[in-house]
Amino acid sequence: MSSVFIALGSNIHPEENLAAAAAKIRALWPTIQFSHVYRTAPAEVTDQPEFLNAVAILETEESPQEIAEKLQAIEKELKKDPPYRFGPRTIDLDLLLYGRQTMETKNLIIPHPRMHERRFVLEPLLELIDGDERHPLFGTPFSELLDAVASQKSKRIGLVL
Ligand code: PH2
Ligand code: MG
Ligand code: MG
Repeated sequence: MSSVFIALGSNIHPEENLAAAAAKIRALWPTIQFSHVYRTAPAEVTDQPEFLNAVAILETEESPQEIAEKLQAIEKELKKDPPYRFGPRTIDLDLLLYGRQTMETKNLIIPHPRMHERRFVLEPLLELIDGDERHPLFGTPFSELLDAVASQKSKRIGLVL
């Protein structure tokens, strides 16, 4: 069994889309656990609405590819269609971590290549793991990575997934 972490994000009708995605994910993996939800400043392209973000953990024997395909199917059902790279989207489901493994194929890079620089990933992730746990590629504790991005805006909200 591997502990797998998934990031959820949305900035188009984000309450509805995050809840819909969480329901579909829970139907596939009933024991999955979700972090709190955070309202976060848009990264990369800053001239777009704020996002809602969360992270989830599941235990599975499924391969990274199988999991990624299921996440892509849910993105399709929820009509993910960003007009440009990093642009507004109904839903984004990213495979962040697969145990402590690292891998890089044409379609899938684990750990997610930008997770270490994003408060909207690290803050909810740290609700679900030990702060001493280290990034599998860099060896840096996730708690230190979060400290380094504390200036990014993020606020926990009441929505429960
Ligand atoms: N996703 C992006 C680009 N920028 N910013 C925030 N705050 N949250 C996101 O999920 C996000 C983003 C493209 O994947
Ligand atoms: Mg993403
Ligand atoms: Mg994505």
